[in-house]
Amino acid sequence: MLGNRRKDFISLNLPSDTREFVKNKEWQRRSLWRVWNQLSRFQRSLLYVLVFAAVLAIIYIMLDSYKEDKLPVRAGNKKEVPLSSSHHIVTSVQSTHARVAEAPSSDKKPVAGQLVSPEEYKNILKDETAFNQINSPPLESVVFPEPSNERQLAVIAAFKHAWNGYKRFAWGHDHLRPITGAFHDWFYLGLTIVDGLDTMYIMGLKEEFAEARNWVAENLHFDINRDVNLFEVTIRVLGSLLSTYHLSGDKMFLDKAVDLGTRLLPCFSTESGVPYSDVNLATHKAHSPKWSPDSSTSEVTTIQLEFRDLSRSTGDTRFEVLASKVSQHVHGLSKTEGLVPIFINANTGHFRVYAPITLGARGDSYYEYLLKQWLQTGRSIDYLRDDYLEAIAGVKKLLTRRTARRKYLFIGELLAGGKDFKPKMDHLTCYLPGTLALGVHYGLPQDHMELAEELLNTCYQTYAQQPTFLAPEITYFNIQDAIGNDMYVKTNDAHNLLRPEFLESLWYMYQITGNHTYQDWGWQIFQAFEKHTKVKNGYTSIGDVRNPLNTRPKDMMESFFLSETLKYLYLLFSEDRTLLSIDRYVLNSEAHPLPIYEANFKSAN
Ligand code: DMJ
Repeated sequence: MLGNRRKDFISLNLPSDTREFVKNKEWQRRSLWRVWNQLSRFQRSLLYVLVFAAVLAIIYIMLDSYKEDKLPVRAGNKKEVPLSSSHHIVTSVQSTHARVAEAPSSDKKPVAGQLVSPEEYKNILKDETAFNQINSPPLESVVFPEPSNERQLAVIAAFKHAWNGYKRFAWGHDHLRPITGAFHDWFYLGLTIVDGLDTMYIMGLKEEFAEARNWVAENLHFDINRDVNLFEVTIRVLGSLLSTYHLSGDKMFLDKAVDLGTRLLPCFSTESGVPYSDVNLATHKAHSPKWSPDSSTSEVTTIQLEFRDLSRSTGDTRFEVLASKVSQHVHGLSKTEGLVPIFINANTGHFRVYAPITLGARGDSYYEYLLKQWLQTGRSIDYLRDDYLEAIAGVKKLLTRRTARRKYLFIGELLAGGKDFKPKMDHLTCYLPGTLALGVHYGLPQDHMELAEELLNTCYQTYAQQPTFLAPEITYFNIQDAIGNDMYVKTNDAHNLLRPEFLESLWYMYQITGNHTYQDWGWQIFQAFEKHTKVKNGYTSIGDVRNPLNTRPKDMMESFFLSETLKYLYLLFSEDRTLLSIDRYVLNSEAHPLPIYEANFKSAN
C-alpha cells in the first residue's frame, strides 16, 4: 500500500518539500479528484476560463510595476558655477534626474530571491529603446588650479616617476613590475592607464593625460575573451571612465563606459538578482568565483554608484535598475545589528550565515556605499541612511574594543556567526574614519566624529609604530596584557601594498576639520613611501614593514597607487581644502569622483 502511494506521488511530479504534506493529506486530494470528475463539461470550462483570467491579471500587474521601474531618464545639464576659491569647477547640478529607482523607505522590504527573475532580466536587457536615445549634452570641462606648494609638487614628481616606469616597461598592460622592468596582466585592460586618468586630470598633467586619452580611444577594447571581476572592473575601469567623462567633458570616455557597462550586465542574470562575481566580456557568460559558490558581500554592493551614474549620464535606466535592486535585496535580509556576513550566494540571494563579519576585506565597502549612495542621490533614499546608521551602531556595540595598555580603539572581527571576537584589523578598515566624517558633514550624529578621530589615531599608530613608518596589511591588537605591546604583526601579514585607505581618511578629515595635523601625518607617510618603496622604475609593494633593512620588495605597483594613493596625497596637501569638494562629488571606492545628484527629481514625462 505504501509502495503504491509512493508511486502515485511520483507520477504527480510534485516538488520534494510538498511530499510529506501530500502523503498525509492524500485522502483529501483523492476526493478532490472525484469532485473534479463529477463536474460537467461546462463547469470545467468555466473553471479553466477563471484560472486563465487570474494568470492574465497577475502578468498584467507585474508588467505594470515593471514599467514603473523603467521610466526613461533624461541626462542632466551641467552648468559652470564659480567657487569661492581661485578656480572654477563644473558643478554636478542636474536640471533633470533619473527617478530614484529604490523603494523610498524601509517599509517596502523585498523578498529574498524574487527581485529580478530571469524573465525580467531578459526583458530589461532586450529593452534597448532608451539605449538608442543616448544623447548626452556636451559637458564643459572642469578646470583645476596648478599645484600650490612643495608637497603637492613632490606628489606630482612621484606620479611622473611611476608613470614613466609604467610607460617604459608595461605600457598597455595592467600593472608595472618596477624592479624587474616587466608587466603583470589581470584583466588585460591597461588598468594603470585607465585607473590613473582622473588623477592626471586633477594634477594638471596635460601631456600624460593626452597620451592616456589616446590609448583609451585607440586601444581600450572590451571585446576580449577573458573573465573579469565585476567589482574590480566596475570600481577601477567603469568608475574612472565616468569620472574622467565628468571632469573632462570628453564623450569618448562615456562611450567606452557604455560599452563596458553593457558587457557587465550578464552578471545579474541570477535567480536572486544578486550578481555573479565574474563575467567573460566577449562571450557574456557570467559565473560565481572559481573557488566558491558565493559572491563577496562588499563586491555585490560596491557597484551601485557607478551603475547609477552610467544610467543617469546616458538615459539608459537598465544599469541603475539592476544594481539598485541588489541594494534593496540586501536591505531586506536579516543582519546582526546592521552588520553583514562577508559572503552571499547569487542564486539563493542569502548570506552565508556563519561567514565572518568584518569591516576589512570583503565587507568594507558595503558600509561605504550605503552612505555614498545616499549622498549621490541627494539624500533621498532613507533606507540607505538608516541601514548605515544601524550598521555604525552595530560596529560600536559589537566590533570596537580598546587595547590593554594605551587604550587604542580599534575595530575587530566577528567569527562563527557572531560568536567569537578576533582582535584583528585589516588596513582596509582604515577607510572608515573618512566615511564617518563624511556622514557627519552631511548631518549624521556627532558621536560618529568622535569614533572617526579615535580610529584615525589607531590607524596612524599602525604606521608610526613600524620602523619603516608604513603600516602592515593586517594588525592584531592586545586586549589582555597591560604590560605587552598594544599591536603586533604576523609574518604573513607584514606586507604593504601601497594602499590608500588611511590617506583617504586623512583627506576627508582635513577637508572637514581643516586640522593641519592630518596633512603632516600624510607627509610622514609619503616620505616613508619615498624611502622604502621607491625604486628605479616606479614604486613597489613590500613584503615586510617591520624590517627597514630588508623590506622584501614584491616587484608590483598596483593601479590603485596612481588612482587613489597619490590622488589622496595630492588633494590632502592642497591649501584649498575644497579642491575636489565633497559637496559636489562623491568618490567611488577607487577614488573616482562622480557627481552628486539632486534629490527632487521630477520626471519630464
Ligand atoms: C582598491 O581597489 C579599492 O580601494 C578597494 O575598495 C579596496 N582595495 C583597493 C585599495 O586598497
